[in-house]
Amino acid sequence: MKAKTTSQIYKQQLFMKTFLKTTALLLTVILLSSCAERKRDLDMPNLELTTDYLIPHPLEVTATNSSFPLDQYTAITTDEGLEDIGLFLSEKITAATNLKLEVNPSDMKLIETVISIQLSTNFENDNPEAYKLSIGKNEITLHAASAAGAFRGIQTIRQLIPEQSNDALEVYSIWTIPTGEIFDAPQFAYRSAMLDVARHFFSVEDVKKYIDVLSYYKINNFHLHLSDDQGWRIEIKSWPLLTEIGGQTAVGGGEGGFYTQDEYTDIVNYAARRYINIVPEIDMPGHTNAASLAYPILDGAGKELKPYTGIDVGFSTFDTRKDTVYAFIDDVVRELAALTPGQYIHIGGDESLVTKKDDFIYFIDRATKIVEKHGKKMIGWDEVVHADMNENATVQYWGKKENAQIGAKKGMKVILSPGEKAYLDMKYDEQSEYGLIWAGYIPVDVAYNWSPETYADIPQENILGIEAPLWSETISNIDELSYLAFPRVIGYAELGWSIQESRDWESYKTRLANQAPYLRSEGIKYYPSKLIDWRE
Ligand code: TNX
Repeated sequence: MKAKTTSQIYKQQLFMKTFLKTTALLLTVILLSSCAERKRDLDMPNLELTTDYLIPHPLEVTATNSSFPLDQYTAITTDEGLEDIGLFLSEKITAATNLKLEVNPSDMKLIETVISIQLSTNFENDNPEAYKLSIGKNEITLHAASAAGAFRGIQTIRQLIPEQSNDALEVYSIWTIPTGEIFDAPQFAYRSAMLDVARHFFSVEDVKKYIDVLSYYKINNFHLHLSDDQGWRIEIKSWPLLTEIGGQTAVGGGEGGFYTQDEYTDIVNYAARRYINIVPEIDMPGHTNAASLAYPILDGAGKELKPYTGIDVGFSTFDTRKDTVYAFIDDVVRELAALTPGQYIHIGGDESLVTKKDDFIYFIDRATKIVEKHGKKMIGWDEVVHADMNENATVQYWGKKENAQIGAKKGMKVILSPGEKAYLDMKYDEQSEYGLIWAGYIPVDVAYNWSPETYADIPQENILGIEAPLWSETISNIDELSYLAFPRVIGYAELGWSIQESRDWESYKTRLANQAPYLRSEGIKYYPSKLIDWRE
């Protein structure tokens, strides 16, 4: 055998060295991770499942005092048809923790804990949005009555994920979730927020941002106030001047804007992924200056038509006795109905102060029939109850309790938006930067401390739900919107979802304070009300 050259010996030594180093490293990794695993089993904390972080307050909560580790070894599995809800949850968990959880992975070898999202029909409660969350040490099971219920349930999961991972436990991060059971269902079917995009226009991006945060609090409808004296905001292909002329103005002389039908569809789809239904409103026969400016033939007020950039109400009206007006409404509702998968179209009907009473009633009757002809249900502001209404129509109570009561007597469903309690555009207090005061100041406690169940003295079965309108005379961008909407809209979400027995200001105060990290992480500049001891 030939003697080895120096260079050969050197190479051999180098190889051995590298080999040993790699093996040592590998061994350390194996050792550490097996230690880690053992450690994880032994050291998982006993956590108490409380409602401290949950809004809306769930129906039933039972703690079992251990914890579920959410970490890189967790996967999400779903029943067929719920994959997108799994993906949505995974995306939101990534945003909150940086973990990238696989959804329905083909290989479960490395998976140790599972979030399993399933459809289930055997609930004691037949509410379509009901869900049951069973959190064990290795598995979170979400049983839901429908996809919408599953979507509501994953919001509860998101709210239970702690802000901080428990790094002390592990060589990798674990977010510990307390074990237990939650059974939950909403008290009202309709839980909504409205945005006025007519007084000031809001971009598709701003609207999506608002919708996304609302979905975290289990809101399920979003009402877009698409037309008013100051602007027309939705493209109607058969009447193009509505947006070409009517879309170009806004309060204070701002530049205005409008949604193309594609953009509107984009909003509808974005909301649909969050199981939020869009309710479009064309406000008529008053609040119609922008439409009449575009097509003067519609006008019934008889004054010179000018772009309107002020904030007064009640000066405009359609000509309610002209057939062209109804041909126009037929076209608008037909196009809007085709873009709107939900069952409702809102026809406004408020503050038609220059429309004669008979003309108003005649108009609402005909407009309602047009909505029904296009396969939709009519919603109108509370003045519409004076027309020929029946149980297919819904009244939105904003001003007069008697109107809500008349509507209920006619069999109508009622949406509660009483101005002095539920108006997001009212100032919080004297210091408020934005907002109006015609319905009084609405601080965070006043916004929360009332009962939609009894407020209008109408039978429970007539109450469809609650909506918080945000009129935009004094706001024009997402930060100003956030200032007025947050935190109050979170309270309205709870009033719509949670039963009276589980609502309590002291408990709500703590739970609201605990929303601060989430709101900050979403870039929401909420009004930091002094009534709340906001969490750092
Ligand atoms: C009343 S509420 C209105 C709106 C205003 C709002 C301002 C309702 C149906 N009509 O036109 O924007 O007050 O708070």
